[in-house]
Amino acid sequence: MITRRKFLSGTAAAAGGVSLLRSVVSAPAQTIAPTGTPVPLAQPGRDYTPVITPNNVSLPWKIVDGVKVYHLVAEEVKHEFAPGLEAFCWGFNGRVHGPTIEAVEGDRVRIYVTNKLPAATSIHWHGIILPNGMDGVSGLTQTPIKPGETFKYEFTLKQHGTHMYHSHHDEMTQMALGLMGLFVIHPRNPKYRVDRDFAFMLSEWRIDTGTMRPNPNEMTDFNVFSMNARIFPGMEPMVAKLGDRVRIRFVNLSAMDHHPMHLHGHTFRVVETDGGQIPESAQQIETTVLVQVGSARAIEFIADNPGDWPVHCHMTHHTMTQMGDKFPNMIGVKSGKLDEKIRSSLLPGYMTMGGTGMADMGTMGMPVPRNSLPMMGGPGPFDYIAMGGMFTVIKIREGITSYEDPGWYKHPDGTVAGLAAAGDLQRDGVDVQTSPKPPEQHMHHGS
Ligand SMILES: [Cu+2]
Repeated sequence: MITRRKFLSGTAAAAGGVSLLRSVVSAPAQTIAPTGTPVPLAQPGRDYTPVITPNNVSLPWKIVDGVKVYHLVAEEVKHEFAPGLEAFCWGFNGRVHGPTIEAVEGDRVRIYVTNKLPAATSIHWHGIILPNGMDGVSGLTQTPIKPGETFKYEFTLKQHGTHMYHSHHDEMTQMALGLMGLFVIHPRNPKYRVDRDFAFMLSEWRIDTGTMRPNPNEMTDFNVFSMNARIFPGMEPMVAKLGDRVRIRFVNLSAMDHHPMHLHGHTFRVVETDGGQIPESAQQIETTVLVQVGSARAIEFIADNPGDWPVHCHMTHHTMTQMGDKFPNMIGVKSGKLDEKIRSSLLPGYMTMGGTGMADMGTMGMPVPRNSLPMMGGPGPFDYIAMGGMFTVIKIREGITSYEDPGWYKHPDGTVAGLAAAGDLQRDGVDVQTSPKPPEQHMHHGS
C-alpha cells in the first residue's frame, strides 16, 4: 500500500514502472472551485456519460485532498495501427496516442508528466484556459522536461469541451511520432445527457513500407491516416441502440491536413468547437464536418436509422494506406499477355494490378513488403470493403441489451441493393443495351 503522503513526497522517484493511479476513486469527495469553495465531485455514469475512445481508454485518476491526480508517462511504444502494420512511436502510458484525460468543469487537476523518452519534452494543454506558466510551451513558459524528470502541472478547469494535450517541444518530431492525446471536460451542469459519447484523435504519419519508424521529416506526403492511431480494418466499431442520442468528438492533430469527416445515413448538428458549445440557433445541420488542423468539432445526432454506417474522412486518399501513392495510373490498361511473359521470364507470380482500379489489390492477396498493408480494405459481410485509413463504422441496432459488437447488420428482406430482376426491367421499360441520353441542351447566344 502506498499512503497518500508517500505518494505526494515520492512521486517522481516511485513512478518508475509502477502505475500509482490504478483505479477511479468512487468515494464521495470534493474538489476546489476557482473561488476556493469546495464543489462536490461529479461521478462518472451518475453525473455524466463517460467518453468512449475507440481502441483506447481514459487515463485513471485518484483524488488527493479534493484534487484529481493524473500521471502521464511519455515513452516509446511499439504500436499496431492494424494487424500487419506496426511501428515504434512515442506515446504515453504504453499507448499511442496517450489515454484520454477526462474531467469535469470546476475540477482542480494535478497532472504529473514523467519523461522516459530519449529527448526532452513538454506538454501543452491545448484549448484549455489556465495560468500562463501551466501552458507547457518549452522555452517560453517552462524549462523542457529532461529525460528522467517528472514535472507537475496543476490548474482548475474553468470550461467544458473537447480539448487535447500534445508535446510542445520539438513538435514537428514529437507529434509526428504520436505524442498527443484527448482531453475531454464534461460540463458541471449539462442541459441534457447523451447516451453515447465517442472521441477520436485524427492524425497522419509517414511510415515507409517495410520500415518500423514514422518519419518526422515528411512535410507533405503522408501515407497513414489514423483515427485514434488505428486504421481500418483495425478499428473497433462504435455501437449505438436505435434512438440513442450520440455525440462524436473529432480532434485533428495531423501535421498538414484537414479532415472532412462524413457520417452516412443521418444528418447531424455541429454542437461544439474547441472554443466551446455552439448556441443552438447557430448550429449547422450537416453530413460532413471539416476538422481543421489543431481544432476540435463535436457532432450530435439521434441514431434513428438502423444499420452499419461508415464514419470516415472524405478526402479519398485519406481512406487509403501506404501503397496508394506508389502506384502508376493503370486505369484502362489491359495487361493481356504481358503478365504471362513476365511470369515466365522474370517474376513467377507477377500480376499487373490496377487496370480497373485499386479495389482488387487487397483481395488478390498481392504480396506486400514486410510490415506494410495492402493499400486498403478488410473483410465485410458482402465482399471485401475497399476502404482503409480514416474509416470506421457505427453499428446502430434495435433491441440490443449491450454495447458489445453485434456483428454485421441483418437487413430486412427487400432492403438490400442487388441484381435487377428481368421482370423489373421489363415492367419499367429498362433496355440495358442502350444508355438513355438526356435531351440536348439548346445553347442560346445573345437575345
Ligand atoms: Cu482526411
